[in-house]
Amino acid sequence: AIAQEGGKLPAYVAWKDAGDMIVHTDETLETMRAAQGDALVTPSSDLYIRNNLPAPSEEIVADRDAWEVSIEGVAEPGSMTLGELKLLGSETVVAVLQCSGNGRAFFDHEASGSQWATGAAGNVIWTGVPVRAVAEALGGVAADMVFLTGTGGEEIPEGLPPESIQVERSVPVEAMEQAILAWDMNGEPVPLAHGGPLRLIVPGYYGVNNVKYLKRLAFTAEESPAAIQQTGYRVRPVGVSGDPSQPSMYEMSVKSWITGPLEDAETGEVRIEGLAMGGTSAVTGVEVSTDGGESWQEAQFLGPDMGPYAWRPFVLVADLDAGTHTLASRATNGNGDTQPETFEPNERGYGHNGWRGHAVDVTVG
Ligand code: MSS
Repeated sequence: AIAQEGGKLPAYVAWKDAGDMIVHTDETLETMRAAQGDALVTPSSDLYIRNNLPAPSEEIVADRDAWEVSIEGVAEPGSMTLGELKLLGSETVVAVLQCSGNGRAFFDHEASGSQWATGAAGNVIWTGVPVRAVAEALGGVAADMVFLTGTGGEEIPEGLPPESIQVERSVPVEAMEQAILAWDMNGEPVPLAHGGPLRLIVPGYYGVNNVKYLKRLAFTAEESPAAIQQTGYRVRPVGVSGDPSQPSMYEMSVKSWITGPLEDAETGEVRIEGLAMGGTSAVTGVEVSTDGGESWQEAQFLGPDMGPYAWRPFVLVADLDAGTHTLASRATNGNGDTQPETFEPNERGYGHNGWRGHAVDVTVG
């Protein structure tokens, strides 16, 4: 089903555009596929929400510059306030934020979790201090640190071992080259729901690694002991449980999808639009098929190239006869990776980028 009803927005995100959102639960809201359209940047009011734990209270954004983050695994570990971090300089990066489970609805094995179609993804402008600059200011990364670990600022209820529910993720330390600690999102202070006052952004990496309300940034020798790192977000065969030997949801892969038309169109020249992303390497091209993948035509990118981690809207005008047409798109990135036709099922339904699963049947006439 492509068209889905908008539901009632939970109070903490009452400022979202209800008409553009699918409310799966209070902690999981998806952007409607049609609303994604050919947007260069996803308006904050349309950006999806995925919380593993309920967000902290608004109090933490009352005095943003006073927010403290502890920095560990550097020569001179210590605590810095957001106000102090701002003095270390800033960079702006446009990066796709995408949940690991985006596309889960297109698997046939009924993977558990929110049935995201295409809308657990958005293209966002982030501004903040490069992680490199923070490490340099504190004397550099300590020896033998191979992970960059971020800890979320949610309160852990007393009595629970923190590692059982804490949102804490470790990514390979090389990702610090492009990572930033962001305080602005789309030109405004990061809304609490999206991780304000301060969020770790790891461009090119799946959403889960972009830790919200960041309270600790650590260069570590080991991966976080948190369940969300050790057993969660691991790609494994259907029926198998998660363990640390399996691949973690790190780098995103090349992907695209059509955002219109999704159901009907009139005979003649039809404007087919969609979005394409490269993952960790820029998207270089996208082809569109109007016959279920028998033939392909190169689509045109719209608007400026906003860097390797951004998505690019695309368009193809095709002459379509009356009847049902299966519209599909297939993108390629700078590494030469092209979206596969099908995507091997995995237990939790992560990382689907198969073009056939994302195809839409449109009735023309
Ligand atoms: N962070 C924190 N702190 N918490 C939580 O819960 N989640 C994850 C990220 N981070 C979290 C965090 C996820 S998982 C995701 S996607 C993201 O985030 C989302 O975002 P937004 O803003 O949209 O809501 Mo999947 O891979």
